[in-house]
Amino acid sequence: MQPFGPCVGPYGAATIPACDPHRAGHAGGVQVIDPQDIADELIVAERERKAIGQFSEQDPDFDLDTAYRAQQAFVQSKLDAGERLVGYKLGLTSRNKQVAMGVDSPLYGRVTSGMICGYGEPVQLDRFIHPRVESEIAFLLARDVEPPATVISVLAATDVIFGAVDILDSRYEGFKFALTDVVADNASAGGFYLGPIARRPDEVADLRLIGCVVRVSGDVVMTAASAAVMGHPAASVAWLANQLAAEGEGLKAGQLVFSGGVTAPVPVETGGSVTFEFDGLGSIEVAGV
Ligand code: 0L1
Ligand code: MG
Repeated sequence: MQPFGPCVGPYGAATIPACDPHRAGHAGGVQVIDPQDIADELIVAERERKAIGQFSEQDPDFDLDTAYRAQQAFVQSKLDAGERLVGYKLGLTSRNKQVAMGVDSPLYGRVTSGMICGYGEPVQLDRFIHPRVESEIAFLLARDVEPPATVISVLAATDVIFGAVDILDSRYEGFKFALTDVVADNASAGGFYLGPIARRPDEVADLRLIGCVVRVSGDVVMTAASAAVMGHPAASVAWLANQLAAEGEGLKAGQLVFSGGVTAPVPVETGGSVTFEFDGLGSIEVAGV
């Protein structure tokens, strides 16, 4: 089952709820940092494939609330161009990434229709600045996930899961950013692949134990189990559902959630290929052209 079939292309415009980028960034009526200005720079960086410096280094008032509003504005530009919101991605879900960033919770970004790549299609490297790929478990929801969400309620609301690949493409120079920068940059979202096999959660003995083997040009470079994602990939989806509910949004039936990196990101290069073999969920080959 591949509900978001071959690559890209507009599916009709949409609007992100509560997107009012000019509401934040004002202190006592004086504007200190404008989320729309941040979004505009990110839009240009992505369009021209030219990495930029970190906002957090330029402005000490750049906070998480402003960063999420900038993300909304960044993503809204894609919706205004005709893309459709298909779901969300989680980031910083592994202990390793959280320690590296000095944080103790994940973050989220939004996934639009133009980011979905067709299974088996090579990755067009000239669409990106410096892409890296990592394995994930994706959840396709059959029902809304109501707060307070738990691993159990997420699994009950899930139609099927897939092995998946997240193409990360930071719009910042050298992939260097603070938490606020990467939130504004839509969690480095670049593109996504879904694997060839969909399984209902009750068809999988234990989601935490789904293994992934990563090969670069045939050689095994990494192995991991899905428990790397917050102990259970459904735990990160539950975190997201609760976070969105607190912000007046919600996880809805039909949405797709990329639950966070199982393995660490690896660069994808012209002529190279990275293959992800998931236990029971098939393989995804990402060939760079
Ligand atoms: O998918 C992710 O983990 C994104 C958040 C961290 C940003 C990155 O590694 O580019
Ligand atoms: Mg990821």
